[in-house]
This record gives sequence, structure tokens and C-alpha cells, in this order.
Amino acid sequence: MSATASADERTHYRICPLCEACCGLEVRTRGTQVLGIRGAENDVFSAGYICPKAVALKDLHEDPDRLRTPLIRRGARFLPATWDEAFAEIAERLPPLLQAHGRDAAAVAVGNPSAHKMGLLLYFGRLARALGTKNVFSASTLDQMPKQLSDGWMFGHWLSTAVPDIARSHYLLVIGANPMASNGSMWTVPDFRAKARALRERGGRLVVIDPRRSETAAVADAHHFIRPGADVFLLAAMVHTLFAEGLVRKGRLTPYLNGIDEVRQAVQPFAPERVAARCGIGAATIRGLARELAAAPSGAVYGRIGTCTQHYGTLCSWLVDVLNALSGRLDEPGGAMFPKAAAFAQNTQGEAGRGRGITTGRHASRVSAAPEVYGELPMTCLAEEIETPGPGRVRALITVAANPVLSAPGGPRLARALDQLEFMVSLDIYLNETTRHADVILPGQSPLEHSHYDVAFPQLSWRNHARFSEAVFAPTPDHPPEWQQLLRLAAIAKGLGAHADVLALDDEAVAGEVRKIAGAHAPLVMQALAGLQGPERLLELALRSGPYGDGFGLKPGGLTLARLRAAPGGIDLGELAPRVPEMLRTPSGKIELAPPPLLADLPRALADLDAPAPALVVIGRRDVRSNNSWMHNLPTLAKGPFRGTALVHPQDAARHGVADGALAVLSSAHGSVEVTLALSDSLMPGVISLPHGWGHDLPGAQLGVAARHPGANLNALLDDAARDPLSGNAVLSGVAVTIAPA
Ligand SMILES: Nc1nc2c(c(=O)[nH]1)N[C@H]1C(S)=C(S)[C@@H](COP(=O)(O)OP(=O)(O)OC[C@H]3O[C@@H](n4cnc5c(=O)[nH]c(N)nc54)[C@H](O)[C@@H]3O)O[C@H]1N2
Ligand SMILES: Nc1nc2c(c(=O)[nH]1)N[C@H]1C(S)=C(S)[C@@H](COP(=O)(O)OP(=O)(O)OC[C@H]3O[C@@H](n4cnc5c(=O)[nH]c(N)nc54)[C@H](O)[C@@H]3O)O[C@H]1N2
Ligand code: SF4
Ligand SMILES: [Mo]
Repeated sequence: MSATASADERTHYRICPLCEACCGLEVRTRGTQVLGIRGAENDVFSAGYICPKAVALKDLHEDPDRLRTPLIRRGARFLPATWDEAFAEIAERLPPLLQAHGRDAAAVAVGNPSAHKMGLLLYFGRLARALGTKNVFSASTLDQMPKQLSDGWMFGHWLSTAVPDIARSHYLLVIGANPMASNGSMWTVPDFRAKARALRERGGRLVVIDPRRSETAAVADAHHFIRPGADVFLLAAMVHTLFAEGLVRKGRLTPYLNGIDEVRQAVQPFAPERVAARCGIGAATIRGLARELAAAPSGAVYGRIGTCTQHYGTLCSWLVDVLNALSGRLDEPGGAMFPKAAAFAQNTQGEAGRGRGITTGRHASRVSAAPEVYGELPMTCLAEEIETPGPGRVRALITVAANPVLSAPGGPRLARALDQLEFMVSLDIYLNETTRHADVILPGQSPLEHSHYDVAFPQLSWRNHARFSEAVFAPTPDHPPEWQQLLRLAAIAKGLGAHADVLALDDEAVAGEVRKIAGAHAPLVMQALAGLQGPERLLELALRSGPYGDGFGLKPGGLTLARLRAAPGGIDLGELAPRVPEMLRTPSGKIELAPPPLLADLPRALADLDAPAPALVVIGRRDVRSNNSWMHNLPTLAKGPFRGTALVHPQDAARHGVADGALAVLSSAHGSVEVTLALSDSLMPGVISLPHGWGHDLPGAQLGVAARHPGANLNALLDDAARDPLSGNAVLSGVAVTIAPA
């Protein structure tokens, strides 16, 4: 909704699409110009908070390197093409490959920005299903798949994630997350700083476990270094302590907790004394952490990417929630609670309190036999699936908002593999490190050119709410929105050619969906949806049939898209409320504290407990002015000091003869990169920190600003064969390296 300021000056409200905090922005425009961007004070969820990236949306919108027309490769060059030419090229080249080699000959790789575009998130599945391939890859297996898997096993659905109810909490243990820089992840929590301050002001305590004294550690009451990758031992020892000291408190969840005795037995070998050396944390401290969690008036344990992107990612993710449950913190105010989203949440649909649970391993990757998880195979299997001859070899790839050449371990190997493909399409906004390998690039729209609703993040939010953003600018004429591009690709994959009536196909699909949801009332519902199309129609359906919806008239006053449209600052749906048992979708109708695959995986960790520590390991880092691999081309963010430096502890620097500000070579068993050093005692000795997403010096990319400060690709050092075997998630942390002067 827009209010008029002067004749052609307008104010728009837009959810920021750049990170998981989903802040509400106020965007002032004149004509087609962005005049300014600031935090929307009227936003019910973020109340005016923003970070420096929001302002860079203007740069993104105006970036001359951002693609506006499709590109087709002709020899070594990309030539601008019309949309018709681009889709004709795809229709000519993709279907024959599928016919000759089978459906698995095509792969799709979808990346992080798709979580921030409702058109991509709601329509990507159509493309994957139309392709009919098992080779579906996403950034999830570089990130949070371990959490989704443990959520699925414990609570019955992949997106039933408990988040800290920070607004009422008195204790927060943050493990492997740096929300002061990342602004939160798997936990949508704009302005973490203020919320953490409020927690402390009410007498609460913030404790951080991290191999680096991070920005979050700096605002905490206590920080403990941990040896990278040792979290599973810390967490198991904390659970051990709860049992050993009689601190287990089942409370209201007593009738819903399955498997307590199995957990007690399973953690038996992990006494604090046994794990202390491996963690680098004293046994008394470990006990103290368990005790203060148990003793606080309310509290939660929150583990994030540092606990996921390691060999025991799923075990860690599980143990975090075992701790929450056994300390009486799960589903309690001020503890770890389940948001109730207004739309699209599986844990608000179907029968309440019980469900089919989840299944994994319905198929496996061809080369490494990695099991399917949540319909996907590990991103780190993509290169080998392209390289390895034989039936089922990947010969064609479609990337959607993904840059795995920089964002996935083994990037250089993947780049070589991409050159072996017979055909590659990228739906992206840049000609970058990955898309330079494509045969056809289809540009996405600017985020200011389409409407938006966050499909996933309200399921992870610190407070229940619903917000809708209108498009700030009218879309460029003839530029199909990304959902229509996905539908057209899907139609081509199904053999319907480049000119199928994709809107009619979408009508059919929606009608089918409505018949499933509404049965005999389907005609009425379809009537109510008339006039809408694409993601907005799906949103209207989801909102009105959702837990706060108007039930298409059955519950007057309930949510509709029209009501959201009339509330530019969003609609507050209240603080988090207890949801067990209603949100459970496990077959037992209980919380499964001891899923058998997890118990079976613990001995793997135990066997590793006494493994010798490498002298030097590398971990990642995030900076508030950067985001993964694709915002380094925005001048507002690129200015100022270079943020891709490797941080090294002064002791390690002295030992290896490297100096502050110098160039050094960082090497692993898998590669080496040249980095600029900065000495920092914020690190645990023996740990080097290098951010990912850099390495913009590859030929053929068109990123003028980023190329001036390319940085080094951390993922060139990481091993694409290193995975958590349960979730398939990549190991991104704690990898052994050496360092030497350049
Ligand atoms: N070593 C190491 N590696 C990591 C991580 C780490 O911590 N350490 N983090 C991992 C994590 S958590 C993640 S999520 C992944 C992210 O990795 P990816 O999912 O590959 O995401 P990005 O690297 O951000 O690349 C995003 C791509 O989307 C394009 N894009 C941006 N906006 C749009 C749009 O609106 N439409 C379209 N069609 N395309 C768009 C960009 O041009 C870019 O090509 O990286 C992972 N890689
Ligand atoms: N500014 C900015 N914001 C972002 C992103 C970005 O690139 N830049 N990326 C977005 C994405 S895609 C995601 S997934 C989220 C991630 O959000 P977070 O999970 O908060 O990720 P990080 O900021 O990388 O914080 C991870 C922390 O884990 C620590 N760590 C590393 N290894 C270990 C370990 O073995 N054990 C423990 N306990 N800690 C460890 C690191 O030192 C780091 O401080 O951030 C999102 N927000
Ligand atoms: S924290 Fe920054 S990048 Fe993230 S949503 Fe808010 S304004 Fe956007
Ligand atoms: Mo991520």
C-alpha cells in the first residue's frame, strides 16, 4: 500500500528480502527512482529495525551488472536474447537429453535467495516434479538440513522448529550462531541486540559457545571457546548432567515424551570429564551450563549453523532439543517454542496432533549412495554426479538462485564439472561464478518489482505475525515473473514445448489443490480466488484456509489477503503460545526423544572422541555487510575495509611466521588459497576464521564491483566428500589447514 507524499513521491512498505530477519522497510520513491530506504516504524514485527544491507536494495535495483534480458551462449560469448529465443533454445536442447538418457540426466540446484521470493519458493517444486529427477540439490545441505531432519524425526515435520521465545526468556544458550552478524537463522528475530539486552535487563543471562569471541559473544554474559566440531560432546555431556544430577523436568510435556530412558542410556558414556579435553571446555563449566539452564526461571538452547555444518550435525541438532525438552524448556513461555504461521505451515494442516512423520532414503545418490533427505540429495554430490560416466549421469543442470561454485565445498572441482555438462540453464540475476557456465541465463526480477509474502520465515519467527508487501515498482513489461519462468521450464521438461499456456496449466493445478482442500466447497473457493493468479492466489488460499483465516467466510474477521493488503505494517498475531500436542505430526502423536537413527549414530561420535586434534583448523564467519556470495557487487556494502580477511590468533601467526596485514597461503588437503591476514585474539588458538562467498576473480563473470576486491574462496579448501551421513549436510567447519607466508 502506498501513501502519497508529494505529486510523484510515494512511500512503500516492503519486507527486506536479503536475510532471515525479514525486516519491514519503508521505501521512498519518485517515479522509477528509489529515493531512500529505512526501517518501517509501523512494522508490527520489526518496528523500524534494519541493518546496512537494507539500504543496498537500491544498489541492487540499479546495479548495471544485474541482468535484465536473457543471455544465450554462442561459443565463448553470451549474447542478449529475447524471452522467446531463450525458451526456444531450452525447448530445443533439454527434452532430447531427457529422452535419450532418462529423467535423472537433469539436475536442479536451488539456492538461498529462493527462500526470499515467494514466486520461487512456491513454484520451484513444480519444476522439480516436472523434471522427475532424483537429482534435486539445494543450499539446505550446505546449511540446515541436520536441523530439519532432527525436527522431522522428533516432531513429525521438517519445518517444526522450536525457536527461543526471547521476549520472555531468562536464559539463552547460543551455540554456533552469531545473530549479531547474521541477524538470526532458523530463527527470524530482527534486532537481536535489543532483544538480548532486554533479556539481560530482566535479569536473564546470555551465554555463547563459539570458537571465536563473536559479535554475539561480545554482548553476552559469558562466552566459552569450543573446539570446532566438538559440540556433540558438549551437548551430550549436558544431557548427561541433567540425568546425573536429577535435573530432568518433564512438566506439562510428560504425557508426550517418548524415549527418555533410551536417551539416558545413550548419553551414559559422555560424562563431562570424558569430553572436556575434546571440547576445550572444563567439566565444571559443562556441568554449570546444564545447571544454569535447568535453574533459570525460563530459558532455551539455540544451536545454529556452527552446530549443523559439521560431521555430527544431526546429532547436535537433536541434542539441542533434547536439552530443551528435558530441562522443561520446550513449548514453554520463555523457552523454545513453536511458532504458528498464518499460511503454508504443514504443522497447522491436516489432523492435529498426529501424522505420518517423515521418511528418508527413498532413493540414494548414484555415485556416493548418499540417502535422499526431504526430497533432496547433498549439494556436495553434484560434481561427482556430473563427472562420473554411466547410466543416470547428470548431463543437464538448471540452477535457480544458486552459486555453488563459490558456496559449496569443492567449488573449483564443481566449476570444472559444469563445463562437462551438455546443457545448463540458470535462473539468476547475475552473470557470476556459477552462471558463467550456463548455456542460457534467465534473469529474475528485481525484488522491488514483485509482491511478497514470507512463505517459510513466519514458521520460525520470534512472534506470530503476517505481512504482505506490494510490488514497489510496476514490473518491467515483458519480463516474466520468476514463477512463470519456472512454470515454462516445467512445461518444457514435460515435453509441452516453449509455448504452452502456462497460466492455464497453473489454473488446473490450483483447481486440483482446491478440490483436495475444500471438497464439495471447491467451486465456492475457486470463485473467491477469481481475479488472482500465481503466488498471490496460492497465498490467498493458504491464508484463508489457514489457522487464522476466515475459512472463506466461515470465520468472519479471519485473515484474508485483502486484510493483509490493508495493513501495510502487517498484522500481529500475538506472542508464541504452547502448541504441543496440536503441532505434532509423528505417527505416535508424541515427541520422539530417541529416534533410532540418531541413537545408532552416537557410537560414531563416541569413536571419534579421542581422535587427535589437528594443529590448525579453519572455520567460517559472517559480516553484517555481506551475504553469502552475491552482495559483493553492491557499492554501498563494498565500501570501507575489506571484509574477506582471514583472522589468525597472534600465537598461531608467530608460530607460522605470518604477519598482520600480510598475504599468506592457506592450504588444506583439498586446495590452497591466498588470503589477507588480520591478527585477532578473538579466536581460540589453533583456529583460523575465513568468511565464505568470496573468490570473485574467476574469468567470465560480470561483477564489476566485486571483482575489485575478489577475496579468496574458503570452499576451495573444503572437502566435498565430508558430510554428516544422516542429513547429507556438508562439513564446513573445523577443517585442518596449514598456513605459510605467501
Ligand atoms: N564454507 C562455507 N560455505 C557456505 C556457508 C558457510 O557458512 N561456510 N554457508 C552456506 C549457506 S548457509 C548457504 S544458505 C549457502 C548459500 O549458497 P547459495 O544458495 O548458492 O546462495 P548464494 O551464494 O547466496 O548465491 C545466490 C545466487 O542467487 C542469485 N540471486 C540473488 N537474488 C536472486 C533473485 O532474486 N532471483 C534469482 N533467480 N537469483 C537471485 C545470485 O546472483 C547468486 O547466484 O552457502 C553455503 N556455503
Ligand atoms: N550478514 C550476513 N547475514 C547472514 C548471512 C550472511 O552471509 N551474512 N547468511 C545467512 C544465512 S544463509 C544463514 S544460514 C545464516 C547463518 O546464521 P548463523 O548461524 O548465525 O551463522 P554465523 O554468523 O556464520 O555464525 C556461526 C557461528 O558459529 C561459529 N562456529 C564455527 N564452527 C563452530 C563449531 O564447530 N561449533 C560452534 N559452537 N560454533 C562454531 C562461528 O565462529 C560463528 O560465530 O546467516 C544468514 N544471515
Ligand atoms: S537484518 Fe538487514 S538484511 Fe536482514 S532483513 Fe533486516 S534489513 Fe534486511
Ligand atoms: Mo544459509
